[in-house]
Amino acid sequence: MRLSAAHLAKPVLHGYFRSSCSWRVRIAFALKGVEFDQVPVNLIKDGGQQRTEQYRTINPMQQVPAVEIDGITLSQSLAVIQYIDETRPGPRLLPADPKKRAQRMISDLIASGIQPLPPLSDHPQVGAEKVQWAQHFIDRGFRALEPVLRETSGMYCVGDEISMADICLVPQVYNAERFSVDLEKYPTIKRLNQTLLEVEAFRASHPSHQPDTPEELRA
Ligand SMILES: N[C@@H](CCC(=O)N[C@@H](CS)C(=O)NCC(=O)O)C(=O)O
Repeated sequence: MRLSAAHLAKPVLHGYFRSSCSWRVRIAFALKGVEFDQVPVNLIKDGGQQRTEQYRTINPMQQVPAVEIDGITLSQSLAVIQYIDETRPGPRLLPADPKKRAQRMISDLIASGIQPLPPLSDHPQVGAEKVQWAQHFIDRGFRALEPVLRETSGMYCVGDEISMADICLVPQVYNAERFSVDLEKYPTIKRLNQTLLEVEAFRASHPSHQPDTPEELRA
């Protein structure tokens, strides 16, 4: 295959240090050893830089992440991760075995069942109840996830290989901690999160040391 300039360029991630969906993509790049550039989109500043007309041309949903890669622009973190997995060498992020691969269910539970709701709580219309709102939906999801992970996990979410489920879990636990969800109720989730935070790809991509991480939140 002849590679065009677009294929040779580094991918560009439009993201925000604290966005869980952006962190998912950073983990996937790190696991695959892919270098990428980051363009920060501050979700708070200026009323939300994702809401500009210019950013709309990159992601019509006006959310992060969006990734320019191989001459195409993708949004939706799980689609991005799948594309990275299918086009880059390195460890598989979606297992080959169909039953393990079907545990993509865990990623969907997090990305579609839990994650969409707490970010809504950032909208001004939601007002003072936003912490309770976020805690409610994270707790509801974690109550479902805990018994699932008890069945599927080994060292990681699905057996002993890191997969897309792990990529979704860790940023979701980070969000849960931000909203003071009591993780003691979820010992499997807590154990997996602690194990994964020791893995270099998860550490390197952590929100506490991204180019756009504010000084006071740096670690
Ligand atoms: N399903 C999308 C969700 C993207 C999403 O909710 N992004 C959040 C940050 S994690 C966002 O941009 N929020 C700002 C907004 O909606 O205005 C994905 O997986 O990429």
